[in-house]
Amino acid sequence: MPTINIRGMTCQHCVMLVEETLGRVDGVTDVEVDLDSGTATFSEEKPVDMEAVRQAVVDAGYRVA
Ligand SMILES: [Cu+2]
Repeated sequence: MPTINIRGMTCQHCVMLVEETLGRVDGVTDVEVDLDSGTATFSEEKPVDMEAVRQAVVDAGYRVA
């Protein structure tokens, strides 16, 4: 299960936004974001373009560490 580190999340709203954003990336499913550790994990229902994941995070206003 891919795990990415995300910088810039400060509250539960950020968590929801990132979950929603990642969930829209092609192939991404079952997104779980943990605010305390600043990580997001997800399952791949087909191969996921990690650059698209990174870009989605950036577009939402956060950074991938
Ligand atoms: Cu927030």
